[in-house]
Amino acid sequence: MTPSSPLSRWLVSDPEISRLLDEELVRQRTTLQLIASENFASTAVLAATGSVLTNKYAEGYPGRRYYGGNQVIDEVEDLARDRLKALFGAEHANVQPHSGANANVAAYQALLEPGDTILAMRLDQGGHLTHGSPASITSKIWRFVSYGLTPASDDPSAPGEIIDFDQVRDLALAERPKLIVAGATAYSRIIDAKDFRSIADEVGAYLMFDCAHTAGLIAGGAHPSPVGIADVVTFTTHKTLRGPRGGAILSTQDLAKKIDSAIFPGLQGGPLEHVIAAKAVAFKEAQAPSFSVYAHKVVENAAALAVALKVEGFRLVSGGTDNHLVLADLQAFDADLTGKEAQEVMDRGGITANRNTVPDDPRSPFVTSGLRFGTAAETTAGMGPDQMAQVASLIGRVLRERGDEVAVKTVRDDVAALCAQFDPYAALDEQG
Ligand code: DSN
Repeated sequence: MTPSSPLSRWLVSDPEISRLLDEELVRQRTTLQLIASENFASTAVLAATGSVLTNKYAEGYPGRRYYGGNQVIDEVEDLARDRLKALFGAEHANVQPHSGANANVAAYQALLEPGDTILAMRLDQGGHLTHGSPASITSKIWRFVSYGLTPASDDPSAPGEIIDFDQVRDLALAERPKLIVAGATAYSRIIDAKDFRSIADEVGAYLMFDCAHTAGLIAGGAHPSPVGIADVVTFTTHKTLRGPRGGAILSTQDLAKKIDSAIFPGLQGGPLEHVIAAKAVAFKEAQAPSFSVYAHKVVENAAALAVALKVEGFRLVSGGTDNHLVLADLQAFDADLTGKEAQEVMDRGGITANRNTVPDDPRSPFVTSGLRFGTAAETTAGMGPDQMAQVASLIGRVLRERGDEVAVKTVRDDVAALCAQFDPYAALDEQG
């Protein structure tokens, strides 16, 4: 397949980058994209991201810029903010964070003083680096206390490995955090902000909800919204929300000035207005009824993938999923297979996913004993529950037959045949 990308056609002056863009497009079209934090942005989102807005400096906010010539830019950013507020029913929106990590750091900076205590989820049980990993700058500025999951159980009706709210409350009462953070990057169950709100209220803490992974599910009505319950909601725009790579913050009106100042000038300089335009496009797309259908299909597909992975012999953390992701423990499938090797084998078979620690993982975070799979991207491509069963079978096959290069190549061919029926960028061929 030799797709010609309209983006690369602009790059005649740089054949090396042009070739790489085309190669990446081929990779995305011919292999399975199962990384839970990825998606296929629309061609409209791609167009805005690649627009002339990249040329403009716009430090400040609409109506209060430090540079001239921002009349058009102000309209773009106002549209993005208004669409985002309408999408989530929020009082205030900041669309300038370059990433989810920046959104989180800015939220901490808005609400806290250095040294204040934050209660957040353990990285090795599903939390994010910015939830207090020793490797993150967040842990050098603020003091983190971490909660985790309930133990795993053999009882299929109550498999455990869900957020331990007794532990959250006990830690909150003992440590008196100024901020409690809800949200995760590798947790497959619904997180209801109300469960955290009551604990935050009991100890007088702010509540921040980091819904980077589930923002699209919330926007589409497939998951409960934290807006109106949490004081601040942070997220990325490129995962289930299917926009350009970037971040955003929602807050109550009384925190608006603190949040805005924390992003600029507190943490960032000039905003990426081309990305903000693309965020506005994505927020409009997410308001369409078809996006709600999409969000529900993502969840349905993850449930189908979970069932099929269990048939293949994987143990799933928490026994299954309520959202877009599944965390598979490899130890039951093959005790000798690490997450690192499994990820590499799947890459050879055309299946893109990432290794992930599982609770109480005996291996290091670089090696791991788990794999994380997500359904947001391939649902965008049009796959449904029947294809999820095929995907699980392909995963099982390639991992079982990993020592046989011919068998791995056969899986890769079967993956390409499946992907050919579900091409997210078929429309690119039709554009000039
Ligand atoms: N890197 C993201 C993820 O994969 O979940 C989190 O920042």
